[in-house]
Amino acid sequence: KSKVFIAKKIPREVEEYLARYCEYRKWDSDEPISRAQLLEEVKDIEGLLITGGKIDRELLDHAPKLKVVSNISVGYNNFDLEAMGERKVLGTNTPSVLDDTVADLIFGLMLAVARRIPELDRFVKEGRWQKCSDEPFWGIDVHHATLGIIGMGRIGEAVAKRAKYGFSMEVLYYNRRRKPEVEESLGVHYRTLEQLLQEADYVVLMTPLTPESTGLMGPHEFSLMKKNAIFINASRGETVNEEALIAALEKGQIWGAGLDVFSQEPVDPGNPLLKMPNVVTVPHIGSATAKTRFAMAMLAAQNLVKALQGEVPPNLVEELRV
Ligand code: 8YV
Repeated sequence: KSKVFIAKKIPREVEEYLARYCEYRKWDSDEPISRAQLLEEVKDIEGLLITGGKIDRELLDHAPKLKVVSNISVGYNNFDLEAMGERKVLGTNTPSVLDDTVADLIFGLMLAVARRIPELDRFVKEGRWQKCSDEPFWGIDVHHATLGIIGMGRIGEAVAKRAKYGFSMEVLYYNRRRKPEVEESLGVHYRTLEQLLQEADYVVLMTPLTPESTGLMGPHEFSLMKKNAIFINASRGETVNEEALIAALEKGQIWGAGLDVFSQEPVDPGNPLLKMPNVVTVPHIGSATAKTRFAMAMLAAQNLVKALQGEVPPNLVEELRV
């Protein structure tokens, strides 16, 4: 049996599945594993199951037998793809199973910011009911507004469906590659990034983190947005120039923001975004429902097992396909 290290807590059933095929050790704490500990654990393993730890040259140097790294996440910006490619280490992710769950959270954030749900929730609980239905606390409609999706992947499509069918929204998108098939099936419209930012009432950023998408939203981009627009980020913190987002909110260049991700995670308690009533935050939990996290862990385990059996794992990331 191949030796595997499980670097994150996973459901018992998933462990039982893995036990049938591999010999494994696991990280059993709720605290994330330290880098030093991880480097120690990978010395003799062929398979690694992980969420988000950097898989770079240093780690690969510590893991001469490593054949596959299976990420329990759809994003794989933690992979140094060049280094993994050179050393013929496979990398897999968990697409599809989380699309609807993340899209639900994105709508939750849109609604929460637009209808000021957390702010007004606090008012009710503090006994300030009387004041909070007056004009200064009115929100913005989601239904029939224009949504701009940056990054029309599977999650982007799930967001577009909710917007079209559930909220009668007009949906615009910007993507590296134009997608006529999605335009046809969902009735969404392609725009350049600048056009999208100028037209959208809601801007949802849902692009993978790559060198091209790093800092995609900067001062210029925020300056193009409407004053009444709401910005949502559920991708990675690094896709946004956070200083520029803070400045745009402080200057009233945009109306509010809903954030699942930050430039630094856990977010620094002193981050000005945390003091703004028009910013709704959650701690990187886009995919965090019991059902979806289970499905992600199981899919990651299946990818790992397939790779260790010498087969092409179903979710080998495209950059590492030969
Ligand atoms: C991960 C995510 O589980 O799938 C992704 O890309 O961001 C999440 O679903 C996350 O990395 C866990 O912290």
